[in-house]
Amino acid sequence: MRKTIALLLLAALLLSGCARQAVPAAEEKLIRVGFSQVGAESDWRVANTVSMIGALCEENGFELLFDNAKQRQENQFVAIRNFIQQGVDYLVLAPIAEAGWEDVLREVQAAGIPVILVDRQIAAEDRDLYVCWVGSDFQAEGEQVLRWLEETLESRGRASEPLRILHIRGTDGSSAQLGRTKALENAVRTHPNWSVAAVLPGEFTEAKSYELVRDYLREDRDIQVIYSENDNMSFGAMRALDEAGISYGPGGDVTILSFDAVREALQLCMDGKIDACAECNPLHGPRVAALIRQMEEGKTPGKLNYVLESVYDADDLTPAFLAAREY
Ligand code: GZL
Repeated sequence: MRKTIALLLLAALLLSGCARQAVPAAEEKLIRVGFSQVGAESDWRVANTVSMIGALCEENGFELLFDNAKQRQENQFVAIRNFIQQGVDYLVLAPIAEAGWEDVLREVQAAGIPVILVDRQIAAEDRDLYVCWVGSDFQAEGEQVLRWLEETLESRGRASEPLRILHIRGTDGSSAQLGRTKALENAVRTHPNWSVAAVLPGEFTEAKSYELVRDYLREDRDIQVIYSENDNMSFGAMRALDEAGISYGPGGDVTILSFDAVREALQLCMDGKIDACAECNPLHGPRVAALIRQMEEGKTPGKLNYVLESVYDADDLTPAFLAAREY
């Protein structure tokens, strides 16, 4: 349901217009941008697409060529080669995973097309394959929400209790998964009473997470924390917990830590279902448009451009706060 609403928003945006920025002179040539997007696997991803399409629109001086790779890297390779053939001025890439980009980005480089990475990063040795990147510090997101867990357990006198953590992992090899997982691995190493009960490859989708958690709970119900690397996987896990009759949230048996902090998750947090949400801001459209504008003016943007993010729990949330959120 949630993603349906977001997709309807996206359709409305495509039909209506864009998030207006500086209005370029009418005679100015449109800047042609090819954007290879990961997919539409989560509420976060749809909000990111809405933001990108809203900023890179004709009223703002752009002609956007958009491709949804449906979570398959080979589809991104095809889209990128098509963008080269279509003679785009810029390539914007949200890489599904960090590995495997050298060859296709060398073709882009040979065509003289500047590359901007958005959201996730690539693992290429050659940093000249892209001009700049804008996105989140995923390991810091994990460290923040685990610090919240540590402080909360301390405040409840539970700091030394054994803690079995069910880790629901995002798309393997993606920057978001690598960073958030590293934060958990480091935290478990420094807390002798914490352990990872199991790692479930949820691929950032609600459906996959629901299936995996449902099957897992049939074998083992002794978990105290779910560390879910995005909100949609948390929603799937909550459905499985409900079916298994296991309570969760601040007053429940299982503490749920979730990433993205989309509005639906913040509502569940305010309702006492999710314990803490680590924000991951998807609104990169205006940021990417500004980076392109800088390059159009002959300036070289900073290589890595991080966005600042928070962790929210019920104490931080009000209906007015949620209403003011863009996603
Ligand atoms: C994070 C992004 C992740 C989100 C998921 O920047 O790459 O991918 O956390 C999305 O919701 O699918």
